[in-house]
Amino acid sequence: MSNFFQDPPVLGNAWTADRMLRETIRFHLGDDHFSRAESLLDEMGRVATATETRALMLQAEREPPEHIPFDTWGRRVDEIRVSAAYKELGRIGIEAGITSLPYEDSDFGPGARVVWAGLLALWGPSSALYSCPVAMTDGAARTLLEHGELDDISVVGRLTTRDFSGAWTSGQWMTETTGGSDVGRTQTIARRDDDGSWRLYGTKWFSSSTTSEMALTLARPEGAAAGSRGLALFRIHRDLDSGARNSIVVRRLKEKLGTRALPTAELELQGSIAHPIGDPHDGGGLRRIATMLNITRIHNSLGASGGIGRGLAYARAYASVREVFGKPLHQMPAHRATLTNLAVDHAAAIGLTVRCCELLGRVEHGAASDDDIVLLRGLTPLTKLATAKWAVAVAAEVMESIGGVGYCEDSGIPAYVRNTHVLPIWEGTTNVLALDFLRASIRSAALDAVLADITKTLEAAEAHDCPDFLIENVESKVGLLNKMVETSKDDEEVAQLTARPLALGLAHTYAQARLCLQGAWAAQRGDPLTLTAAQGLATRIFLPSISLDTSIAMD
Ligand code: MFK
Repeated sequence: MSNFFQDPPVLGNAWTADRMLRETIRFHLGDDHFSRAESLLDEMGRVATATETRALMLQAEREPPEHIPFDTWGRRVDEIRVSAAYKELGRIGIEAGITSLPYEDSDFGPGARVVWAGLLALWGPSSALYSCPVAMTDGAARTLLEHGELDDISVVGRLTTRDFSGAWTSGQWMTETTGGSDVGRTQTIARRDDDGSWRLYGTKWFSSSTTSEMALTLARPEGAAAGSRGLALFRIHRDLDSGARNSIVVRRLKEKLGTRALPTAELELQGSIAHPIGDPHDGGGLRRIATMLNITRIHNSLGASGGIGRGLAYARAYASVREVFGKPLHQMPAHRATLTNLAVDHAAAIGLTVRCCELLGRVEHGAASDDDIVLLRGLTPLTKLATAKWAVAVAAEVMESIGGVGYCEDSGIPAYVRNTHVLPIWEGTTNVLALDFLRASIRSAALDAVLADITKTLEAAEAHDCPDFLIENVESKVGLLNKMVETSKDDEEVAQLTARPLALGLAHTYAQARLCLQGAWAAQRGDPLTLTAAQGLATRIFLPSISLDTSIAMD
């Protein structure tokens, strides 16, 4: 009879264990700011994988939100109760600055978004999807600052405080039964009362973080045009100034594949009081909420990149303690190749996402050039769509690499796999984002900006002595992408048919160029890690002629 018991995999401090994240943050921040940020990130890394945090995550998964439609005496209350563990995970993030850091007057200046990216990549995978309200809260704060008036801006302090007891979160109620993608079909009507206040009437079909104190939402003022050009943006509060509840009925909570600790509901707005943001009659509602969408899409990318990092850490931890066929699992060549591919995905995802955050920080601090602004407009959908797809593939591979135990609920891996599947859906599907990139390329030359930045990045990599074969590999991919663009240039249907491979190819190639630069920079300082990842990416797509170097499988 066997009495063998497998030693469990042990996750160390998520920051110190993730060399690629550390190197990427260091590269984008510079040594001085990096040394100042390290203690924050180290502390978050410790908390993210602490035993108590893991217990909270498992508890939050076990205790899904509950909808209480009526009170004891039959009054409609529509209370939604969430797990105390879910709230505690939110407290950890908010007190660490997850919603505030980019809005504070910190020494990091535009680099605050890079430090914040590191924090979120560490906290997000431990948050039981509290990262969802955090994303929308950040998006709402930025939207109110950009498009709001004094009344709107007055709530931003609540959205960006570290004081959890007074902090608000925001929802984003955009999706209706007519579509999550085709938002122009929004049916909710905005009607103006005689006293000048606005009331909304309609059904919001997929509204997450329904316990949030406020939300941004779209509605069509009575008499406005059909389609997206007739929409207005509104701020809507759960409670009115009088303390009474706004007239928002919760029809039911959604029973989702994953994200189970996070409340997502169908809501009926039955004359709910709302405040327009900007002129409700100028048809600019969708353009205004796009500010929020672009921020939440970057959060989605951080959720994907952080999730890839955590999955990789788990697979590595298991490979360290598991023995097979007389060897530690991490010494088996086939498994080393698998871990290497995961490590390469991780490097690409983190590199792309932190680059977006760096650009976002510059835009928010008024330190961006016109080229940076267009580049960020193009990179945001590319990064979101690519990292989400990579994250889903990685999650499946991580589960497989752990075998049968990874398929069992109490390992926590099934929840990780389920939660990852929301990433390509939430905030725009792969195709919607590929088409968004296409439109941004026509309207604001986003494609040209991405291609120009690849060229600039390769020149900088060359100046840091990046090996020629890596530069040439990126250039050959750019050549193929250019051919694809050329073929579809005058044909809208072909452009749409090829939008997804073009977007995925561009994201891959841009990430590879960035890894060439970061890798060459690090190699000159004696660290070959990132350059090895760049080489790993070079073996993917189009030209699989360079052999795989597995030295980064476990590091
Ligand atoms: C985390 C857990 C979550 C729980 C589960 C969630 C499950 C899923 C729930 C969901 O339903 S998520 C779905 C969220 N929905 C979206 O992300 C919307 C997806 N659709 C799009 O993004 C479409 O591309 C869009 C609705 C914007 C297309 O509509 P239109 O009518 O073709 O708009 P158009 O003409 O492209 O843009 C209108 C204006 O907005 C233009 O500005 P102008 O008025 O000045 O010309 C655009 O330039 C501007 N715009 C659009 N997208 C923009 C943008 N501006 C900047 N950035 C963008 N991304």
